[in-house]
Amino acid sequence: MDTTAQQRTELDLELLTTAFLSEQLPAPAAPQIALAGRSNVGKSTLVNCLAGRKGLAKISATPGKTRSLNFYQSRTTGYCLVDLPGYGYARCSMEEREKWAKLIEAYLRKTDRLRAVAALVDCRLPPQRLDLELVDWLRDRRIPLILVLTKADKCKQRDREARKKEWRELARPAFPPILFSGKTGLGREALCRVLAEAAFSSGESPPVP
Ligand SMILES: Nc1nc2c(ncn2[C@@H]2O[C@H](COP(=O)(O)OP(=O)(O)O)[C@@H](O)[C@H]2O)c(=O)[nH]1
Ligand SMILES: [Mg+2]
Repeated sequence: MDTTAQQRTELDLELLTTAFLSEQLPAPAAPQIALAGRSNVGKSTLVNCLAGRKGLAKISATPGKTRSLNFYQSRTTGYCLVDLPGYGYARCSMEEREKWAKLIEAYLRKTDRLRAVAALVDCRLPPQRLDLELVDWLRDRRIPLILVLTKADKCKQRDREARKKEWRELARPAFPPILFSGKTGLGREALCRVLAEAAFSSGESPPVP
């Protein structure tokens, strides 16, 4: 079995830093993959699932709670996952939304090591306007897209395959869409493989084990 850093699925994530303001953004030291998606789509659950630890990222039943960028460094694979604030939470003010947008744009301006954005979309829903806007926005900036269809455990096999096909045709992502469940672990290994492939796709070497 291949046991290079890219193949590892135990990410051993640790929270490196949290930024609420652009001044708090860290200088990028490792290749980064950002996680984006609407509030409540399952980003924190995905981080915890990849980390194999329940309490690393806070899971909230109330959407719109995360208003910071959280940087998680993987000690085993050498890349960093950046949890972006959830977008499209209806009950927040324009002013707050603008603050989020500014922080995300500041991050994108500052980082030169962003390798891909994993866009999380709810497997149960047809493609939503805000998700499609994100996909277009990434395409305009030539940022490789990884599509993750979350909460797949709540979908029938037939429906989730249909949704996967729909997204593949709609977004033409750089990698095949991944059906994922933080509850059952479905898609975890496939996602780890794709994350490593994306993180080290530009010739950057993974750390020596
Ligand atoms: N059944 C199921 N529930 C999930 C899954 N992922 C997240 N959830 C639930 O969805 C809600 C929001 O999850 P969270 O990870 O906090 O979403 P975030 O706002 O995107 O970080 C919580 O109640 C989670 O328990 C999943 O894969 N399966
Ligand atoms: Mg969250």
